[in-house]
Amino acid sequence: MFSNLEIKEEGSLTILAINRPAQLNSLDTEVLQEMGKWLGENRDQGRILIITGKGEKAFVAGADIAAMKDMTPLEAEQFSSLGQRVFSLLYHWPAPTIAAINGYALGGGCELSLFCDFRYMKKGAKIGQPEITLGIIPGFGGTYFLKKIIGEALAKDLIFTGRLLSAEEAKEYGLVHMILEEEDFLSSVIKHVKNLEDKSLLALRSAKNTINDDDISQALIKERTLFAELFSSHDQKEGMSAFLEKRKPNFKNSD
Ligand code: DAK
Repeated sequence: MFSNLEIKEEGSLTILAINRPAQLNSLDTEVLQEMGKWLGENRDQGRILIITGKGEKAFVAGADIAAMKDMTPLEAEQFSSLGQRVFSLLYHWPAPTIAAINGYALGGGCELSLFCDFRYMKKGAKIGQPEITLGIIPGFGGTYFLKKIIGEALAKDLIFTGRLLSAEEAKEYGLVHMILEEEDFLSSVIKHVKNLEDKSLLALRSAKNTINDDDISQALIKERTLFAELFSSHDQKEGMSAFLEKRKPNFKNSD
């Protein structure tokens, strides 16, 4: 159904792999349209989502340079707007999202990972925003998110120089959460992500929704409202009862 995506289910996890290994999984209009369609149609299922790239070499090596090269300003604007819509769907995905960075995560690929809640990086992979070397700047939210995640000084360093970080440097900068060995990388990611499987999806969704809110006064109101709403849920009652009864909770994982 999708020529540029491979989608697999693994228990309660969904694994979405970008499947253009010959172009290092770079993002062109067609890939972005397919991602947008899939994310839009499946968001109500609210499954934990792992994003990765097919092949050994790349997570996503950026926006497709060949496709962008001759774009008119109008086409660039349409491309940017499509990319932002897709990345925004990912940011607001109602369950945790994990970037399994299995190789180069450059430019739009780095940005794709920044829109995920967790970044697990394969030893030997590289990450960065080399757009400056192409005479452009990050266009899918990299300036905003890098600054937010690693701070202004390091964000400027990476964006101004375009230099790529090793997994070890990225971890030291707080850009990725964990480095995993090359062998069985995706299986190791899945193993770690399974820690989330027994949590209340409803509570995870509320936590994410609140953390994602940037405006502190709005965020506090939202936090208070969502916190209160959870008290009419089965999961809150079950979670608290289970704690008091010293047993494992049995969450419903639906609204
Ligand atoms: N786009 C298109 N094709 C790419 C590509 C890319 N980003 N990256 C690699 N490829 C293609 C190569 O052209 C090559 O194709 P063939 O020659 O085989 O046909 C194939 O993938 C293998 O790549 P290499 O031969 O180069 O492989 P190497 O191992 O030698 O090098 C590399 C790997 C990842 C270091 C190198 O490929 C590389 O530097 N790639 C480009 C990385 C990059 O610059 N990425 C950032 C792209 S710019 C905006 C919206 C969006 C954006 C900006 C603004 N607005 C609307 C404001 C986003 C921009 C970007 O992401």
